[in-house]
Amino acid sequence: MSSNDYRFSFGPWNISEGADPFGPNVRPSISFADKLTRYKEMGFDGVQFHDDDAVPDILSKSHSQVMAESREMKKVLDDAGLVAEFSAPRFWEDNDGIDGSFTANDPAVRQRAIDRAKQCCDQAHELGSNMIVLWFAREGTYIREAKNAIAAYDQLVEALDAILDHDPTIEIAIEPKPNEPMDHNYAPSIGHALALSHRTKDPSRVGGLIESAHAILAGFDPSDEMAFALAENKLFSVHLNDQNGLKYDQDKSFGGANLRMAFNQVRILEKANYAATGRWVGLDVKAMRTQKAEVADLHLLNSHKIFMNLVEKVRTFDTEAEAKLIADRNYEALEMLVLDHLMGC
Ligand code: XUL
Ligand code: MN
Repeated sequence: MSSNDYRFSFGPWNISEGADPFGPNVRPSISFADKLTRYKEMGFDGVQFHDDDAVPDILSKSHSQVMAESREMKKVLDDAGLVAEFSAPRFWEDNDGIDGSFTANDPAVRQRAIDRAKQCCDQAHELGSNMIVLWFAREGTYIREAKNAIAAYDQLVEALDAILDHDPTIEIAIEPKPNEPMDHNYAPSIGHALALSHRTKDPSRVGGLIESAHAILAGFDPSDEMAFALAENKLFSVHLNDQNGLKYDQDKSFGGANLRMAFNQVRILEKANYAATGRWVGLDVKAMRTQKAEVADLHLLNSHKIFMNLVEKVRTFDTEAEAKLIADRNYEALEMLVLDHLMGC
């Protein structure tokens, strides 16, 4: 099996300086240009962008300036043999969206968020992509009384419709996450995301991006979340990583906490022939804070390697034995067949 079957991407934020909410950076910053050189070396062809990853200080720049700088970025990508997977408006770092963007109680904030998302579509095209990702970071509440949740769901649909109207081809991938930074988010699961999609004027262009850790935080199995989207032909991307239980969003290396859960994610992608769709296998992984600078990209290399090894495990699984055990409803034996296979026994 060659890695050519799957295309891999990650975001520049996945090579980080190691700051966490309790301590500052522990590694020197790496320039964007230096990060880009690492992509190909590590077997990645796709770059995930936030709008201000591609155009720093985006809020201080005019639309035409943002487009010009995005075109420049596309040239840099072309020279490096890389492709932009998507652009995502980074609302959550903007004070304007302190209480949500599309669901802010202030209508002027909601309008500015819609305008930024529209600009993000224009930017995605300049970067050579036809997709934006919406992680609804602050679209939710710390306390339920702060917003009218029924109105908030309508506001999310209004925003999606405005974006679809603005751009006749763009695809929107909603990235569900149940909490963090908010106590509760309005799109905690792929079920919520796709229900919102079905209320828009073009559901075929509003799909989902499943992040493994987010699904685990919601108490779900990431492979079933993926399956739900795949069954509707709406799995627009994935953010593979791992999560050790119900804690802060850990973004651990794929398979690092639960190898069997990772196996099942690869299994479902293989079952759907995801590689043939041309959609990306995106990673959203974070190096441990303890990692020294010179080995601070092992989390990316390891996640890529684990994914490829699990593809091999899925493709070499004894499906005849599996079928017999399923027919016999002997799931204890089926479980052991899986575990023996994963352990190489
Ligand atoms: C947040 C998260 C984001 C999105 C991109 O938890 O996963 O990095 O993936 O905006
Ligand atoms: Mn993510």
